[in-house]
Amino acid sequence: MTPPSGHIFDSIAPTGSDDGSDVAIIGDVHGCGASLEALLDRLDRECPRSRSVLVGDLFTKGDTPEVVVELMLARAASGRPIEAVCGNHDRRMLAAMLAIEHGAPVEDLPRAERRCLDRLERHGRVAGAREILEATVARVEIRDPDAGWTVLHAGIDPRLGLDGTPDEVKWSIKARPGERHWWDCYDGGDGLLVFGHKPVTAPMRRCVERCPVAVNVDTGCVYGGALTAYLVGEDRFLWVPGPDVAEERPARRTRPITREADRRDSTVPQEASAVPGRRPAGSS
Ligand SMILES: [Mn+2]
Repeated sequence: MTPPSGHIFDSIAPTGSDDGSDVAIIGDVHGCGASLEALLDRLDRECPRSRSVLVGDLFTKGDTPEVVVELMLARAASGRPIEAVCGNHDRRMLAAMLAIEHGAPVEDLPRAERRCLDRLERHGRVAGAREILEATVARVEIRDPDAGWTVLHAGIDPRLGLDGTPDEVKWSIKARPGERHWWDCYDGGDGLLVFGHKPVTAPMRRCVERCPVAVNVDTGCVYGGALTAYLVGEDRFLWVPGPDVAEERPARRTRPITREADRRDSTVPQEASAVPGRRPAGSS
C-alpha cells in the first residue's frame, strides 16, 4: 500500500452523511494497524458506503502506528470519508513531534511517544502521521445535528452538558476508582454521545426510554481486547480481535459481547429513572 503524500487527509473531511450512508464510529486504535485493516475490510463488506469516524488515540502504544497512517491516508485518497476526533494521546503525540522539530532531544520524549516516533521514522510515515494528527487535534468533536449524534474522545460532564463542558474534559474525562462513570449520570439531553478512552470488556450502549444515548466503543484493542465499530443508523456493533488475541478466541468472544450488550440494553430504563437531571455549573 502506497498512500500518496500531500495534504489529502484534512481536505476530504465531509460535513455530513446526506447521501443516506451510515456512519461507523471506531474505537481507540492505539497503533494496532492489523486490527484497523481488518475492521475497515469488514465495514467495506457489510456497510460499503459507510463514513468512518475514529474516536481518537490513533497511534501510540501499539506496534504498527505506520500501518494506521497508511490505512487512513489511503482511505482518504480513495475518496472514502474517514475522520478522527482529538484524543489525549493524539495531543501528546503531536506535542512530541513539535518538540523534536524545535530541537528537543529524542531521549527527552516519554517512552510511548519515543517508541511511536521511532517506528514512524523507520517506515517513512512521520509526515503522514503529523498531517493526520493536526487535523485530529483540531477537532474536539464531530456532530451530526440532524441525526442527533456527537462523537468525542472521552465524554462530557453531565452537569455542564455538551456545550458547557470544557474541551480538555471532552478528551480526558475518566472516573477515578469508586466514582460513577459520567455516562451513568447522563440523561440523554444532548442526544447520542459516542466515545472511547475508557476501555470496557464489551461495547457499552446505554439507553434512555429505549433510545441509545451513550455508546462506549473502546474495547481495549491494544490491551488484548477488540477493535469495535458502532454503526449509528443500524444501532449495531462490529468488532475484530486486537493483536494479542489468539486465533481461536474471536468466536468465543463474540457471543458474550452480544449478550452483554443486550443485557445492558435491557436494564437501562430502570437505570435511567435514577439519573439526575442536569445541574448548573458549580452546584454539587
Ligand atoms: Mn484516551
